[in-house]
Amino acid sequence: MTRTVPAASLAGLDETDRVIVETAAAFAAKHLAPHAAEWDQAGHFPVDELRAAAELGMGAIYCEEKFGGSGLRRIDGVRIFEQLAYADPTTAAFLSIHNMCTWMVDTYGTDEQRAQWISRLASMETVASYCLTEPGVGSDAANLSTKAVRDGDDYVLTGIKQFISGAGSSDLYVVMARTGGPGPKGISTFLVEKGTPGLSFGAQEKKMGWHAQPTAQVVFDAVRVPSSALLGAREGIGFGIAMNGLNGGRINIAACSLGGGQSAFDSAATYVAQREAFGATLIDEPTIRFTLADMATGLHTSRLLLWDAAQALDADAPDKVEKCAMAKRYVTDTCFSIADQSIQLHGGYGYLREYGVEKIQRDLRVNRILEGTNEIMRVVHGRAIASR
Ligand code: FAD
Ligand code: 2MC
Repeated sequence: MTRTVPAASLAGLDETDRVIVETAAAFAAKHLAPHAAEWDQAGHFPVDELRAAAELGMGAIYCEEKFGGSGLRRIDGVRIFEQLAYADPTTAAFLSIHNMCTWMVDTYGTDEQRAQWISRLASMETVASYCLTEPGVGSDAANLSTKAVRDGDDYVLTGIKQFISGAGSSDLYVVMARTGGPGPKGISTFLVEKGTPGLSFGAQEKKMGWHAQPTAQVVFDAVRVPSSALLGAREGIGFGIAMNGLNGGRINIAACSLGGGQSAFDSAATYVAQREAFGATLIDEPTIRFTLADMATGLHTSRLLLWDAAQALDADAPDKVEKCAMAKRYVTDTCFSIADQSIQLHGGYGYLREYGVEKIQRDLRVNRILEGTNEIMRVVHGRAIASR
């Protein structure tokens, strides 16, 4: 099975860029699309397909080639995640979290840490999860309380991480924990392997969407790790590592919403062109055309904003943080509405699983909450405006 990528997703791309997008689209059409509904219903986490994606370089997309990354750009990343999410927003989103973790290790790790982990993360022999949120702190992340106490050559971690994507299944946990005083400067980042004594997982959460990936607590009960597990071999830089990881994570999650939104739009446009009512097809009704025009405008503005934010990140531009926040907020809200409009255009059939659009809406809902809620995105953007 293949899929023709819409012209808007290829606008202005040179041959190399097109090949990247079309490779991701072809992979998604063959490996994800035929199974996404079944995985959603069975709660199956498709690790084998993630590893197949990694064989094409999608496990470490924007990491340096030196230790096994693909050496691509953020702009390539968002284009890839859009194509994967067209087939399955949930699986694409997990891959985006894995890529965020991999980039954090590649960017902040010592050469020893990079040599130890990057090629395994790139192949997804090692699958990674990101552990920032706790039961008591989500948005106010700098206030986290999981502790890492130095004990000789080791650190001992104690605390609970909440809502962790991949928990229980992933092999490596990138954990933000407190090594110093209160606030962001007291936070460090650790790499904790599954199987370390004292590390355990809560029950799987029962969720509205994202059924094809696990979400659970990660529990640290005096988990002892060697000091070599401290990412970057320096205490106190963990909050910056976490936040810089999230800048890219936020645009990737937004790209997952864009892919889902594009799929919902295509489905609605096809449906109204066939469905007959009042002696004509629905697409002949002007208000329905208006709705489609607004949906298409939302997709186009989303893509432009997202590509612009990705380019700001690639260029390490001074306004990259606010651009990523702005894009995350706008794209995830807009594409969620597009999924809802698609359900509406399908009438009662939109509400049935068989048509696939209700799944898109369920899967896109959480993108407005995680990787920084859309209110926090406005906090970040608003602070940048106020500080000018
Ligand atoms: P709170 O921070 O308690 O916020 C509650 C409400 O108050 C929100 O609407 C929020 O926007 C609003 N609010 C808070 N502060 C302000 C403010 N200053 N101004 C205006 N409004 C405000 N976390 C991880 O670390 N790793 C993961 O892999 C991960 N995966 C997740 C997967 C799923 C399915 C879910 C649901 C969550 C996941 N999360 C993960 C956690 C997610 O990042 C948090 O849920 C999110 O950051 C919000 O935190 P909270 O739930 O504690 O909400
Ligand atoms: N990029 C780079 N640096 C950042 C940053 C960003 N996006 N956001 C904050 N920082 C820096 C900031 O510049 C400051 O550095 P310095 O001390 O050198 O000046 C430091 O971090 C502290 O920042 P603030 O003073 O702004 O800290 P505050 O506590 O007031 O606010 C806030 C921080 C709210 C922006 C941050 O806690 C946040 O983004 N919260 C949302 C948490 C979140 O996104 N969680 C997602 C969990 S992961 C997930 O959901 C998954 C599915 C994987």
